[in-house]
Amino acid sequence: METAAILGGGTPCVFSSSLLHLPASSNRTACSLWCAPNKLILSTSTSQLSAFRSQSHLFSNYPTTTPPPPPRSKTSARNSTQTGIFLPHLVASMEQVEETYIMVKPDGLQRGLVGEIISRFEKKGFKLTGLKLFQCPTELAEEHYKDLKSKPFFPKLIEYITSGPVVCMAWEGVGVVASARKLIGSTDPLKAEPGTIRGDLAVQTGRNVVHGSDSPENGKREIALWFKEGELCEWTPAQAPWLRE
Ligand code: IDP
Ligand code: MG
Repeated sequence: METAAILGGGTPCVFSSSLLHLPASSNRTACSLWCAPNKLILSTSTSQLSAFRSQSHLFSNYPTTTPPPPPRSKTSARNSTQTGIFLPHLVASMEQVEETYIMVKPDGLQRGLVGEIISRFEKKGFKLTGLKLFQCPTELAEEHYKDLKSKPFFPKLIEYITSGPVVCMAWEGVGVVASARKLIGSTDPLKAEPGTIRGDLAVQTGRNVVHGSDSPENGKREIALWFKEGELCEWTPAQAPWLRE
């Protein structure tokens, strides 16, 4: 039995897939659960869940006259303070779904490693939600690496990142931030394990071919920094049911 607990506006909402009596044939990605203070709203696509007579029998206190909140754009969902959660599998523990900013640095692009690097994240099973080739201006590079401003290598780092186009990517998935860091390997490619991107494809810290966010918070911050409104794409990979039970 799959079970999830969601805290919304201080009101814990606990539910179980077995309570929902989802038919095996139902497309569970068609369901949205929204928790707001004192409210639990289940929004379903009736075409996918036509076996149900109505939404109200699922939860006796479902406010049938209150429409579910309108779909929100990815950006507004990120910025909103309202607690609203979309659950692709209804019961997946969504707290773990993260976003990370991955960037093929100019040396990676010049050396023809873009496909190889993208492929590592694709093969792992993460979801690409943003991708672009981009010439980074100095101010953006400085903002991105602002925590390293006091380091002696900072000027050379900015020169390196702005020396040619980079490939900007947003990836999404459960535990994607830490997992991407593992796939990328240590900052110093000579210390990076074989099998990692840096371990396999680079030799020097100052030419380590790829960037990956170091925390979920920085993942969100960096994606917001490098991508504009409308450049990210919400989609459901066909392979989703083959990646997570
Ligand atoms: P990370 O990329 O593994 O997160 P950070 O310490 O955040 O490593 O450093 C950011 C980037 O700054 C590195 O990927 C590398 O390109 C560059 N860098 C870090 N340390 C050095 C150094 O000692 N010499 C030159 N470049 C460095
Ligand atoms: Mg870093």
